Amino acid sequence: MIPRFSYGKKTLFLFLFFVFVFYLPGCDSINNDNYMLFVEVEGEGLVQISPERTRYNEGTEVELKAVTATDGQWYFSHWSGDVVANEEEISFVIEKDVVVVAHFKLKDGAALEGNLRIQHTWPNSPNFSANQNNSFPSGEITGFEREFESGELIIQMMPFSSTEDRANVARALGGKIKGEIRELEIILLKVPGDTFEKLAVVNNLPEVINAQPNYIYQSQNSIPNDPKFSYQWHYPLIRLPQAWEKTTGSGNINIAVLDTGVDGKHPDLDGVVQGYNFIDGNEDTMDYHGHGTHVAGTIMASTNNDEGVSGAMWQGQIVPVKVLGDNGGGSTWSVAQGILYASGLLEDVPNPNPAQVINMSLGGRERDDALENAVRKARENGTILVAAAGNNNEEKLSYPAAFKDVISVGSVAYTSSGAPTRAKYSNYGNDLDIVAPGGGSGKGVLSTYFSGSGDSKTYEYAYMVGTSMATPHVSGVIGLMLASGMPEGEIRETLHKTAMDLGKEGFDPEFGYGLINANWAVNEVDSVKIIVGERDGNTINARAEKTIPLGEKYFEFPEIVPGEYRVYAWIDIEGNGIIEPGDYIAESDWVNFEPGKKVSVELILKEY
Ligand SMILES: [Ca+2]
Ligand SMILES: [Ca+2]
Ligand SMILES: [Ca+2]
Ligand SMILES: [Ca+2]
Repeated sequence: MIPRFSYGKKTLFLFLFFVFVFYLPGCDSINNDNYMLFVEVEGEGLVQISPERTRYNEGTEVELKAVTATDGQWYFSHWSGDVVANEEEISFVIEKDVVVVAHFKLKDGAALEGNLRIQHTWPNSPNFSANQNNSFPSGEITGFEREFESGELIIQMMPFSSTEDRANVARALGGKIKGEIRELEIILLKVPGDTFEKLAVVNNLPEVINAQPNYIYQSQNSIPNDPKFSYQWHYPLIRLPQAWEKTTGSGNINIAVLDTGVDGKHPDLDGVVQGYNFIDGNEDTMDYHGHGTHVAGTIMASTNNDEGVSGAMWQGQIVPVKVLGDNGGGSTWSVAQGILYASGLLEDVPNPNPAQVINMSLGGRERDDALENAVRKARENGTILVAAAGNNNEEKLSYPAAFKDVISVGSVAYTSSGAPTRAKYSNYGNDLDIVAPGGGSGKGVLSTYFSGSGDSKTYEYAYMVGTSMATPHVSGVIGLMLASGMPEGEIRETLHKTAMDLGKEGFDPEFGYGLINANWAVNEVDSVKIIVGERDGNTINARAEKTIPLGEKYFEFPEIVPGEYRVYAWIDIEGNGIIEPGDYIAESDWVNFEPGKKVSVELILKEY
């Protein structure tokens, strides 16, 4: 048989391509004694494998031969892995799965080291900035950028236009033809200057029927049509609109709201299902206070319904569990039962809608064994518990937030520029998990509310401030993470890893792991690509490439083929290999990599 070659610029695995299963009459079907061979190439070179199979029977002798590339820059160094050797040709007998790495080295290579930093854009994101100016809702969503490709026009030519006609149009606009779709008789023109000014000019040209910008299309429904969405500064701050491109929730996610009840009659709260009232011992979970209704709206107000506000989740169910009375207060007795009920663990009060997530925008200042035991049982049952850090501005979290099984949420305030700050009231400490927008400095979180009571109740929307308002952002994002298929056991660590660092570098008691990043959390962003190469439009041609974990700040490449390249760091959110809005990217100046020399670069990743 002709041996196949494996060739790698960086790393290449040979996986099985086909699995042949032979059923021979009278023969005992499948042979279990077969193993796989993985050959990895480091540097540039070829490995010749003989015989090359997808699987090898035990006892098969395999020969590997390292062949250097013809350009003469690389030489073969050694084998590592399950076979350690220096000869170019090796052979061995397969007795198990085998991993072998062929190391090729550069004769006269350059080296690279670098440092990496992530710089978020505050207060929001370049892609989704909400209107910050009005103190109370009315008006339109503003501030969206890049709705069309700047400097590009699509021209509808007259029928049967000639090459010369098209060239005339390009010349008249000082532009260049980038492409053509003959079936539609349109051309794509790259033009300098203001795109809209050019548009006015081009429509007067005799060769042209009409012209339009090259509009940008993105996945739909990420911007809800709720009229008050533009005042919910707290959503773009935590990158919720970008997260909604991945998921807006799922009907089978239940979030229990342990609070003053929830008014499911609010016109902007659809997803409220049967819960329980542990204050009065009945099924009436109506809210007469307002707090629980506000919290529920942040988690899951009806969204994209042309009414009121948006919620962090658009689909799902709110399970109202009334553990706080109409004055806003409750007790160990009511909250402990509420936790067990929400998790589906209370025998006396069966829960038709057990929740995956329990939101507790409540807290007390004393440690409480009964409450801690309820928390532990719910957590052991796989329920995720989220609670407010408390509003006392002290270095001590309230309970239940302070319990280790509960994800604690502190609050950041709105700032018109620069990074958000810890809200003055927000408790902090070494057991703080994360922060979310709770408002402060005159700017609160906007959600569903009411005034009055009984028949004279008026449904409205209100700004409220506190760690109570921060907490439902986290519960809602957790709901999105679950809806996107993340196992509950990975939620907390993913929240920590993907949070946007604030204050002192890394974890700190004021901000915990940082501000929740809904987009990175639902997309499970965990790594940064480092690429040496050259950008080509929306992709990068790599000469050398590696991946480092998110949070790692140092990288190095011991071997770079000498030449001129740029160095890139790239968080490719959806992992689709395309640089696009929402991705984070850093690009160095041109770097001259000289033989035998090491280059240092500093990269600052910014949202594209
Ligand atoms: Ca709405
Ligand atoms: Ca805790
Ligand atoms: Ca920090
Ligand atoms: Ca991308």
